[in-house]
Amino acid sequence: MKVFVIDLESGNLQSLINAIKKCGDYEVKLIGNAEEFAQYQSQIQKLIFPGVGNFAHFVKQLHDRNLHGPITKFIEEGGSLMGVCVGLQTFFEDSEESTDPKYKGLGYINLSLKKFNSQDPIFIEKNLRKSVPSIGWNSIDSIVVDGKKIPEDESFFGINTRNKYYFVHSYAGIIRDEKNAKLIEQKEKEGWSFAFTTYGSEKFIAALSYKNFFATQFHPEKSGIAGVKVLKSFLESERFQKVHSKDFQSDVEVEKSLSGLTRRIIACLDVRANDQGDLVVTKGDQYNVRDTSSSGSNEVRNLGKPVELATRYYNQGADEVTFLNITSFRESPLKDLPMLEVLRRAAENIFVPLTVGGGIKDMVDPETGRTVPAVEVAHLYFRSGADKVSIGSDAVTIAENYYKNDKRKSGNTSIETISQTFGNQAVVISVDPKRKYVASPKDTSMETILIEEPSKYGPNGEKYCYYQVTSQGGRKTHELGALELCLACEDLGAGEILLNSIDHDGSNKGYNLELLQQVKSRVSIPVIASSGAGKPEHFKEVFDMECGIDAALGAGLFHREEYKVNDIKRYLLKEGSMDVRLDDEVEL
Ligand code: 1PR
Repeated sequence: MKVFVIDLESGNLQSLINAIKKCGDYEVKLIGNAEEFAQYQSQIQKLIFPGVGNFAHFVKQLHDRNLHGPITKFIEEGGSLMGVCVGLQTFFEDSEESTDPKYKGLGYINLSLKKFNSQDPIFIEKNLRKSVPSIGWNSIDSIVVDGKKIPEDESFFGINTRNKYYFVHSYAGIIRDEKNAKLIEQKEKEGWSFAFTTYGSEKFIAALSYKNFFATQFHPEKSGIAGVKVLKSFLESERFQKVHSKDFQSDVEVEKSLSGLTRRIIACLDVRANDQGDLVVTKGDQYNVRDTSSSGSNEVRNLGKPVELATRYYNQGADEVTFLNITSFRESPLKDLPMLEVLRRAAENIFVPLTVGGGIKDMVDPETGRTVPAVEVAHLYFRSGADKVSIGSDAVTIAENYYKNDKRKSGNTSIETISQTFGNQAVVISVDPKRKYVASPKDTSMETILIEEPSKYGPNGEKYCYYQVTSQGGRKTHELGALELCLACEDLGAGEILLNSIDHDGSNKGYNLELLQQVKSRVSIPVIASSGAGKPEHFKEVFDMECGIDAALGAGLFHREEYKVNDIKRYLLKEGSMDVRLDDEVEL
């Protein structure tokens, strides 16, 4: 059977295509404009309408390609359509994200999409801020069909209240007041079905369905096998199913995080070509990836093949996989086809988010001499299966210019252009800082940290420090603090921070809590803790921090096969009563 997918070039369609293929023997056809729609119209039995990123950009694309009319007509004639993420959002009236009245939604639900409130009262009470965008795995609180909640052991289009699904968005159909609640009740009476969930204290629509159309705010193609099941149920028109997966968390009391998201564990692969020219996963100590031990060969450590390792970690329960091309500053990633190939192959069997970093910036194509904007470079990666790009060295240059220009935005940096086109959730900033001691806060214009324990003072008894950022894999040091870099990038539109620490990298001594605390308590975007994880206790320690770290990344401990990803999750669940995603028993 053929499955038709609307292609508005808004992000990673490759993963959706792969997930559809995982469901069965399907052929996928992309529809990019009204002419193609007309050409295939008579054949369309199942139409998928996916979207990521900015609402206005998405709706504009819909209008520019004259697809607005044919899609509405298809729905009205009873066609079977599934919306995903911004695809769901277009069913609403409009969005706070777009102030331009030209770019409105299809208007089936008379509700405006609102931005999540980072000043959520339950966070403010604890002196915290809720991360926006919401990035991570959430469960479904309730599913209402025909005006009634369906039982826990039943699923609706494959969605149930036991599994977790991957959400990534800043805006949602939030039910903020009585008026919104009444409107939804009215819709339920008219025959609409809804799945609801909450982010912090904000209840929102996680999925909806009416007659022949169905849509999810979460990404089924990125929600592991639980998500692929949702796609399969749509493709097979199976509205109800019994849930067979064993709820093996049921005997453990779980404390949900304030946001409601699970503790997210990311496996990271530092990738580079070794001396023989093969692309390998490597791992350094404080960023030195050559084996310089007394018995060492001085060669780049080779820990395995990128796709194999990524697939292994996905099967072990990784909630996300990150690939960092650690030497791409030396060459153009336009020539870096093996990395694109790594992503393409990884995305075939990995149904959780993939991030790629290394060399994302404006660059000159060595073959044509043309300047290729960073947004095009990012697009190449998205089309190969990446969900987010991570920007390291270029972020440092951008932040330096931002401060030089009195925090004015130029509008044309990689951070701004990629986030405007693909949404800020698609832009991760990778920070590579090193501790720098100072005797007094007056000795620097950066914000300093007072070191509490005398045993941790600097070599000359310095009681203060800040974290100085580096670029080019730690080779170049800049007069800029990690906090200052993160604040600048957040203001410019970055959606997440991957906070490494060169002092802790590869040390197995635990995360750099001091640095994480400093940054996380000052930004509103999610922060991923990275560098130093050596055992499950370190993950618990970082998630126990009051500032509310959003995700924790590990590399060496997984590569050395000391722990599997799910070992960490089971530890967090058992020893910390922390909510984690453990769906290795879900079957398609
Ligand atoms: O600057 O945009 O080209 O991006 C280059 C990217 O490559 C940056 O994200 C930078 O962090 C990364 N990178 C560059 N050189 C190295 C290196 O190791 N020589 N890797 C490197 C950084 C840090 C983490 C690591 C954690 C966890 N790797 O990703 O995986 O520290 O390790 P652990 O759990 O074993 O302690 P650009």
